[in-house]
Amino acid sequence: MLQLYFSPMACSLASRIALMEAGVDARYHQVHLSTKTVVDADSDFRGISSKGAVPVLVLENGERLTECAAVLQYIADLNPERGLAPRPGDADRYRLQEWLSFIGAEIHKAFLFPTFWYKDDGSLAKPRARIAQTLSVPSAHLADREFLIGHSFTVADAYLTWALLLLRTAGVDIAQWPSLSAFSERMQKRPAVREAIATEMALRKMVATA
Ligand SMILES: N[C@@H](CCC(=O)N[C@@H](CS)C(=O)NCC(=O)O)C(=O)O
Repeated sequence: MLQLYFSPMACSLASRIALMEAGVDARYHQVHLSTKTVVDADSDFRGISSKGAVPVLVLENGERLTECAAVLQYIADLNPERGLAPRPGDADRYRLQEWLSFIGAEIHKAFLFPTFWYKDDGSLAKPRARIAQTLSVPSAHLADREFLIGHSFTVADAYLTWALLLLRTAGVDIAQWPSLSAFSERMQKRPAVREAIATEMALRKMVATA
């Protein structure tokens, strides 16, 4: 069985959503990112991945796959009938990669990562100033579309759904982009998305009160 190393409400949430949307079972291992500990094994997470970051997907053959963009596409390809990624060879596969790269580099790493991991010593001013310009891109794109690519849910939508949830937590009011707000609400109506978020929010509360 596949195994996913995750931290509640971290970017690995997108992988959990993808697994659930794909109807693929996995064993989930929670990681404390600040201590780099695997909770169920009480072991050093860096023994699983030297990057020390989630998601890590352990494949059936024991290989470990990291990086949201790679993990999400791998999960999508496990069950192509669900249409979570355009098939390889389809021109839209590059659109998927385009969005995964944009969300990963321009929203996740450029804004969310420093916001949650760095002390605000003034160094966050520039990422904060830039985020509105960045968000105007998916906002304009989604003005007349239900999904980022084509006419159905893909793993890029899962990744953006996570990013929008965290943007709220980071103090960015996404209500100023009505198409992003509407997208976020639409995605959260999907049973798999709702269940994935509920599962991780419950785990997060347990961590907060532990
Ligand atoms: N480039 C990686 C970034 C993964 C990442 O930054 N994960 C965060 C959680 S959202 C993390 O585990 N951070 C812990 C750390 O970097 O020390 C990817 O796309 O998967």
